[in-house]
Amino acid sequence: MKRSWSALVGIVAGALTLGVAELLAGLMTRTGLATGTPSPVVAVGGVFVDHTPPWLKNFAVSSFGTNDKLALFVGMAVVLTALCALIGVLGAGRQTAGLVVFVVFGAIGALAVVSRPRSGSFDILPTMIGVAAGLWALSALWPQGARASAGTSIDRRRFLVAGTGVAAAAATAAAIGQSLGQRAVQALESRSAIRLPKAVNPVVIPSGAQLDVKGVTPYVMPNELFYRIDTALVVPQLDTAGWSLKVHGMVDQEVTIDWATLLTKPMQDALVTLMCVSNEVGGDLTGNAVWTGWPVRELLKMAGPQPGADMVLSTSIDGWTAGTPLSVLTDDRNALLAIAMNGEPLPLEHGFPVRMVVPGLYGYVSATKWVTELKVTTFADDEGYWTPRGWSALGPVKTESRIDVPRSGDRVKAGTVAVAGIAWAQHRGIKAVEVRVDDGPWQAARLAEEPTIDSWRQWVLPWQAVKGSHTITVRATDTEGIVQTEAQAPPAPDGATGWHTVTVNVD
Ligand SMILES: Nc1nc2c(c(=O)[nH]1)N[C@H]1C(S)=C(S)[C@@H](COP(=O)(O)O)O[C@H]1N2
Ligand SMILES: [Mo]
Repeated sequence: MKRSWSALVGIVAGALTLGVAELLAGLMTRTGLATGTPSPVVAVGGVFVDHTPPWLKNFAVSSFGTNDKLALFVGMAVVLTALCALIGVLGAGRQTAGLVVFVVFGAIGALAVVSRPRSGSFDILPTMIGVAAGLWALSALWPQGARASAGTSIDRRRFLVAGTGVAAAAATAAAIGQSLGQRAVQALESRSAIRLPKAVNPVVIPSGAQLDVKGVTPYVMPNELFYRIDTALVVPQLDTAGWSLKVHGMVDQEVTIDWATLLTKPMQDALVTLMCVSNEVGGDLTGNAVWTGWPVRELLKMAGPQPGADMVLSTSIDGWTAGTPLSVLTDDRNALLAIAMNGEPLPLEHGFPVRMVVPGLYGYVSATKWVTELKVTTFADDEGYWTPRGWSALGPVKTESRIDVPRSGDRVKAGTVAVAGIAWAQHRGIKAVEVRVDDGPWQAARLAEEPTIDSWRQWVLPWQAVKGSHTITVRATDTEGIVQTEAQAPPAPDGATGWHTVTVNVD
């Protein structure tokens, strides 16, 4: 049989397998029969994410940014299609070999499902039934494909129609499964039912925090524009009724708190700038928001951390972890179990219903979304998700700054041009920002108000721009006197450094 016909047989069988598996996975998620990740596609993707070597992860983030998940699924689709085509070609000559290879790939999918956090005994059913359907399709279609390649145009047409029909039905099944598996409806319903308690210290943002300069970052980042970074291929869809948080490990007594109890606690407002350690110099993986929540230290106090403990390992519903120094979670800073972001319940992508927000630390060691567990432990005994993947166990935010306007490559008119941007040194505070044009002297920028040392701070320098091409450089100094270093370092292992520069043309 011609190669292309055989390849088509493999692709149709693969599509049927995934269609059946996704449909069943969706059904099982919807009915609560599945506890982990019943979709083999999502499970394999999850295993892949967890084992991505640092260079590939950095490449993915720098080339696809926050679309890295979509890129992964597209990549998986390409690889799977190619594999199925190969199996189709192999099996056309040697059926048994083709079937065996198909089963092996099915088994890999099943293993991935079993290995995901919280997987239960039913979770592999969709994969197994899908593979069975695929095997049936292979053995039914190979003879048909052979007939099509040897036969008349009528045979070919019949085969094409049958194949396309199966593939279309499979795609529809997968789509239905996807939408069934979305428990977003329940999660969103429980989210809109929330009546947020008022904070005991409502934040009032002074008007002087936001500079009146076009193009500068909004002082408070609207939720829709707030950057999103996490390893979750499917956003965890918890509802408030199903959420609870357990404190255990080196504590005098284990404590579990549910949503209703959490809501009775005195809530704090805190302006905190979140920062991703993967942020490049000049990058935008950062955002500032008003978070509302209950201080983590209060919950820890109820559990009573034991002497010797120096770390809290927080875990999310999907098994991601962060290791945060116990001292940072028990001192007087507002490290929160946050339930609201800019006056709204947390958006699902930002950790609904409860996440951690810790001033002064990069997100990867502190900002656990969908948090369900706090283990009081030690750095010697435990490590967070990113530590064995080449990132530092400790992640204090570095003193940095960024030029927002003008942008690199902009053309501006000669005369007064506002050079403006943001600077940050969370929980230390920004003392000064200086700007340099070409090789000129450092000039002090005007600082906007900084209502808290836990947020970023805007700055502006009116520049007398003269004709030609110019390079503008910025550097910040924090209140401890640390001057932002010129030494360039990549994000790994503990945050990028270097001065941000832009080059502009003045007409
Ligand atoms: N559950 C979970 N929480 C997580 C992560 C994750 O992968 N899973 N990523 C962390 C990282 S690296 C960052 S920078 C922040 C980003 O928070 P945001 O998406 O709300 O901006 O979330 C943190 N919390
Ligand atoms: Mo991050």
